[in-house]
Amino acid sequence: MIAPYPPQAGVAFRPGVVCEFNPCNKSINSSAAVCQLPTAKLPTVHYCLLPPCQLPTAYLAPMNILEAEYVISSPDYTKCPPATMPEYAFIGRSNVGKSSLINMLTNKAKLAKTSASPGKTQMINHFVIHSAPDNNPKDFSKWFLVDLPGYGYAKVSQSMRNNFEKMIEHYMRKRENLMHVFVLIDSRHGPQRPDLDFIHELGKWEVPFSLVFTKSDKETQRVVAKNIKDFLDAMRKTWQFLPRHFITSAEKRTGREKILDLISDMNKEMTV
Ligand SMILES: Nc1nc2c(ncn2[C@@H]2O[C@H](COP(=O)(O)OP(=O)(O)OP(=O)(O)O)[C@@H](O)[C@H]2O)c(=O)[nH]1
Ligand SMILES: [Mg+2]
Repeated sequence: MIAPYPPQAGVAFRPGVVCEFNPCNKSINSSAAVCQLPTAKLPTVHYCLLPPCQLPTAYLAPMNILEAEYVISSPDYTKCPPATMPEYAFIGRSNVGKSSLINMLTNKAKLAKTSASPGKTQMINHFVIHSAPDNNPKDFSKWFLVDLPGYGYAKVSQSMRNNFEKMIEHYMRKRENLMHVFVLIDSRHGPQRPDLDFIHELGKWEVPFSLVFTKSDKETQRVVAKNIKDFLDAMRKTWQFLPRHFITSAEKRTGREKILDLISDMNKEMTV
């Protein structure tokens, strides 16, 4: 399987995916090999790193969301819609801002239900998105965006928590069109065990992911930067390479373009 062009620095693909496209004929330096698994278990994931200035401009056009519609809420992965399009899931602790981020990305304030009280999202919620590069509306793609329930929510019964956890694990491991998972972390806090544990599980399951540090408007830049550094330092204890990370605010609408760029690049994997 060939990874998409252009490859993205800091993005790992499923194990075994190798980027063979190197338009600048630069040798692919072994330090560019990236994996997201704990050091004990290294997969064969490689890609070449190219600075953005060397990418053709067509690839740099921002993604435009043409349509975003709710499809279905499913109690488990077997009830999800047919796996006919690339899929991107958003997960994180309860109340971290998953639904708000999805609304910000899609430019639809009420697409995913948000709430000030944790535990609002309880199913696997599918949305279908039509998007196209800003400079070429005819080159559109269709993909699924998925809002998941939060993990580690203390105020539900243990059996309900176990059910959520099983539902999430099965979805992550078995959903065949799942391209990438965005793990949301609250940027107001230092590293939290449930987030590190969940990320460790993702590594074991060999699911590619990025980190999204949310609610960055709620703290000063200095605090946010320190919390992110501490989180990445905590990951370094067990991970050889760190995943890509984004900093967002649904309130101030920051971080949107970079996340959509990544999705756009991964969508191309399905068309090359
Ligand atoms: N200031 C600020 N508030 C945010 C931001 N993102 C989310 N919120 C608020 O945080 C609360 C939770 O947001 P949701 O998007 O519902 O969080 P969630 O992760 O989907 O929550 P569950 O579905 O319950 O797990 C809401 O009151 C949002 O308005 C942000 O970037 N900045
Ligand atoms: Mg939610």
